[in-house]
Amino acid sequence: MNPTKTADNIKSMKIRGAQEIAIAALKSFEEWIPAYKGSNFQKDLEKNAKILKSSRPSAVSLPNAIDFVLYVAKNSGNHGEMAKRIEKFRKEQEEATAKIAKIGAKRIENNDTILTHCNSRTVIDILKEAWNSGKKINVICTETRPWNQGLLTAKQLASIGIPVTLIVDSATRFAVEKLKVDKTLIGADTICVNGAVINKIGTSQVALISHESNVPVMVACQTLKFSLETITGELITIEERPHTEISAHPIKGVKILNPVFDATPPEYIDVMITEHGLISPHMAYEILRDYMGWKFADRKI
Ligand code: RUB
Repeated sequence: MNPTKTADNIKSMKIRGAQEIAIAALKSFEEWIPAYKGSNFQKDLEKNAKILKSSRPSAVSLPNAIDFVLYVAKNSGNHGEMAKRIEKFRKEQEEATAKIAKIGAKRIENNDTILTHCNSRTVIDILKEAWNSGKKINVICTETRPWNQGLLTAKQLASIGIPVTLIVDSATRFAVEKLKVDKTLIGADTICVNGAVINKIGTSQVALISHESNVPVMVACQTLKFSLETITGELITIEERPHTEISAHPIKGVKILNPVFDATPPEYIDVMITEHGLISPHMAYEILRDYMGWKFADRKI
């Protein structure tokens, strides 16, 4: 699928979830670059990069992946080599999720009740890995208004036999206390240099309630989600989506606001599960320094 069509599918949420959108963007360039027949490759590449980057603003995995494409374009001999390097990078991203599943599953114990929010492929892969290794777990999914991604999570887990309970978002405190949640496991769209986590709206409430109840909060996140730009003070844009996602009809005299991500402070987070192992949220800078070398080299920070 070409970059423009991919951007449309990301914008309309046909392709969603931070890691999936980054992988879809990489794949689109993998196909588009070797097939390019135009006369101004650099201009068209940058145009596509811009369109894709703006398709969803809160998941830094997307611009990070696209910046890798631009970096490779600058540092490769020909289109075939570019496509190969992008494919290798994309496969590494897929392997990162598999590694996180293996590492994260070790943190899940037999008979654990796990609370999750939204629909994270990375979280689901950890839960599947734990389940397939014979651990009996129960999962509680928040509905995740307004888009109801929690229903997707519930269906995906139920389809492999994991016992799942679906709750409305506002029942989180009730569930943590009454259903005796052992651990909270969430995904991430962006990790800031101070360890703050940008994830689906409501994540910060889920994390606060868990933290207050001494329930460890674990964040499953690939290195691609760490934001280098936050080192130099950039803020992450919180995406706002159409009010029709909340109410199909306008309500006279009422303004409807639909921010779809929020920031969870690092103080609520016990551990981050990355493909390089478990880290404290306060180690975000080290992850950026040690694993985003190509970005540092290009930006000269
Ligand atoms: C999805 C969301 C997910 C993260 C992590 O939001 O917030 O928790 O993207 O997902 P949306 P993954 O539905 O608006 O894209 O682990 O799959 O990258």
